[in-house]
Amino acid sequence: MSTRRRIGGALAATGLALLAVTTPVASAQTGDPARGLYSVEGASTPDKRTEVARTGVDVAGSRGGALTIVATPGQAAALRANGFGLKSLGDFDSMLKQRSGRAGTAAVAGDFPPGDEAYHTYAETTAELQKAAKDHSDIATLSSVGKSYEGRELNLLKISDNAGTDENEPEVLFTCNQHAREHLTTEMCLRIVQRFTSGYASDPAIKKMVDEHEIYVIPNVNPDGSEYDITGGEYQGWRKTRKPVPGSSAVGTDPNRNWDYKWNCCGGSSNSPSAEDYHGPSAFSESETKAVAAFIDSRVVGGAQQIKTHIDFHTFSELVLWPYGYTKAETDTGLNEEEAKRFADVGKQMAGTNGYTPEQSSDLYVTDGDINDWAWGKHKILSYTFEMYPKDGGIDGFYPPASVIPEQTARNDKAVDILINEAKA
Ligand code: 0X9
Ligand code: CA
Ligand code: CA
Ligand code: ZN
Repeated sequence: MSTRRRIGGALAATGLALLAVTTPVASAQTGDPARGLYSVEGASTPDKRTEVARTGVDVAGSRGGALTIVATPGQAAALRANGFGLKSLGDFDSMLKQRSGRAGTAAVAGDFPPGDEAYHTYAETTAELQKAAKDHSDIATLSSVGKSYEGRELNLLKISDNAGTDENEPEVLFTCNQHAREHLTTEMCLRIVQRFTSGYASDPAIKKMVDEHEIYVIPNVNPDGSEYDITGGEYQGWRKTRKPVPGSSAVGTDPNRNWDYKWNCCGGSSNSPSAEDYHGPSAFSESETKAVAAFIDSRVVGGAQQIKTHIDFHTFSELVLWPYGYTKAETDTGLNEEEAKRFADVGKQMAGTNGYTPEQSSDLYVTDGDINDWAWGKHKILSYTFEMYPKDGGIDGFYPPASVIPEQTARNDKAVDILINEAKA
């Protein structure tokens, strides 16, 4: 029934996920009832949306007052009993299957479904980064911040003049693909890599940004998840990491609820290991969040955090979001009025270039343990979440056709430039 259960295919296709053979990955979804896709009416306030998220359903997208969710029949019944109007949009797993390609066309093992091959697999992304570092060795160096649970390198590309030297220049960070199925974000990070390496010799504005900053790009924060999501050339609708939850049959923690700032503080994540927004058994229980955090910690030089600004790319809903996520208050410990105003000002400025909607992240729904709260709360990094294209949709919102990649990544060029130049402020 569930496409998520084709574990044999997953391993054969990725070839890399050998660790998973010995772990109880298959049992997590066993016995899951058929999941439906619903639009929820009556979720027009942050409180209401947070209430919906708290039931453990998978919130796929949000547009104005309408949420799109993936829910089991039990979850759907519970929401209806609590007064939410639910409109069925269809069966989740059959929609995934349909989205995975033309009937009868076999996918290439390990690749994206037929028609979507232009998306970069983890191996293809790594090859792109290696090529960028090789072709532009003066301004780009490839390293890794650590390994994923299944042992993949968490690639880090640094772009700057004299890239091999830690110079005294404002540093900027871009992270992508915390959430497995948000593949368009990996393409966004690759777009940034391409622009600032290939564009260096010919574009004076690019050259200036590269010369005057140290730009860090991590295209795959959750490579185990994104590889799992294209298992057997069929989309799995997967969001979380791939580490089995200790003492549970469930697999995966939501990396964006796993950061160690107000972790699990405020009802903005789930205690249930099977939930899509499970916060994990402890803060930084996941190798991936822990490794990225250790890298950011390591950029404190002489007592000063060198990374000044950051975007974490997600899909979808076309939003620019800023901290705090754990509270609806605009100011709180470590975030005063002036700082909140700066977040909003720069956020609105960026949104003015890409047409996204700018708002504090808790205006969407409350989350605790997300990357932005940690980056600001601990390091005072001006840290944003971008929710990319499309504006709305169901599960298909995570899987736009590869034909949109050029336009929907280039759409953020100006916002990326603003973020980089803001690092000097
Ligand atoms: O829920 C998330 O982690 C992000 N949305 S997604 O659909 N890509 O999963 C949003 C995180 C931003 N923080 C808050 N909304 N509080
Ligand atoms: Ca430099
Ligand atoms: Ca430096
Ligand atoms: Zn996401």
